[in-house]
Amino acid sequence: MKHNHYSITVEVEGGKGGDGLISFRHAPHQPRGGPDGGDGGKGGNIIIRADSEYHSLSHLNKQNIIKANNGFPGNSKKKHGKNGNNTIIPVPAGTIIYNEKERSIIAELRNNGEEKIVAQGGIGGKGNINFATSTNQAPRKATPGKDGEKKNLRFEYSPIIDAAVIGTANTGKSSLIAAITGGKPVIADYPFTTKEPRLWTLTYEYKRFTFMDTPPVDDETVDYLLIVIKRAKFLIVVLDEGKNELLKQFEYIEDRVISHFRNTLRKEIIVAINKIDKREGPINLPIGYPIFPISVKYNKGTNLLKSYILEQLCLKK
Ligand SMILES: Nc1nc2c(ncn2[C@@H]2O[C@H](COP(=O)(O)OP(=O)(O)OP(=O)(O)O)[C@@H](O)[C@H]2O)c(=O)[nH]1
Ligand SMILES: [Mg+2]
Repeated sequence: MKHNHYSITVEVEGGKGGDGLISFRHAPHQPRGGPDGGDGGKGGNIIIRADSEYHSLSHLNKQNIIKANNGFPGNSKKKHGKNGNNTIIPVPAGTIIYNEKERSIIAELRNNGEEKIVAQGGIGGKGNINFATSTNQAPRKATPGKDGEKKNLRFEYSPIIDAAVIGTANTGKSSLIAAITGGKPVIADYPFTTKEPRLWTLTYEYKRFTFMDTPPVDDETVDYLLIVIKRAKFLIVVLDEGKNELLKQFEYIEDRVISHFRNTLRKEIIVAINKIDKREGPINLPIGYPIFPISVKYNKGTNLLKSYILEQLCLKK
């Protein structure tokens, strides 16, 4: 099975409430004491929390069902049972949580530290102290704890970002990310140096901008890339002038990626033709998008591209 680490379905269940207790006071001088069975504790909740340690949902792949702890039964001497512990599911900020059955959005966690209860634990049952009446001083009645909420959730990592840098392998996407943001992604001369999408930020004119570096677009990655870049305002397509047929390179990205966003989730497209140091002569790429011939390696054209994208982004903030 091909795992998708960016869109995952998981069943979650709040803990069951503890049962109420039937019990009677036993004191040496009171052999037939009244009822003293306490209520059950509440079941634990399932809580989703945005956590900066996480960049994908791969940690949820192994679990089909996540359950919170049950509440404890009531105790004698009218004592409440302990509540079940909550279960916290960490996700990267930018995760949207859908109720799979109702096809609705339950929550979206945008910032690290944000939390949302997605399944409540069941309430505890009532102990027999609750059922004493004037006519029934020794009730042999208690109620069971309620089941926790059960939901089928889909988690989708789709952060709101300013721009995603996309392209086929080795075109210089990470190099461009480093040049624009000052970040230090791994850069090397082999395909799939970047294995997972990563966010890099930059502050410009007191505003914070988020750029996503991505693994190369290919048959394996394209489905999840469409999810993770879904909410990018700009796509910066990086082509490699060192390779042949720029138009073919572009058409591949257009067909696999850009065409999916044409109607609903429109994006601004910028095309960077990188590695112009590798080849002389004019560039021929008849497409209707802004084109920037650059060489990240020799710092040619990169500043112009950076100012252009930042100005465009400032207009949209
Ligand atoms: N000649 C030349 N080489 C470059 C240029 N920009 C990047 N490179 C080199 O191209 C190789 C790939 O660069 P990366 O930035 O890792 O490319 P990538 O597109 O992120 O690669 P993947 O993550 O594997 O898809 C590295 O060896 C870079 O040093 C450039 O302008 N000119
Ligand atoms: Mg890379």
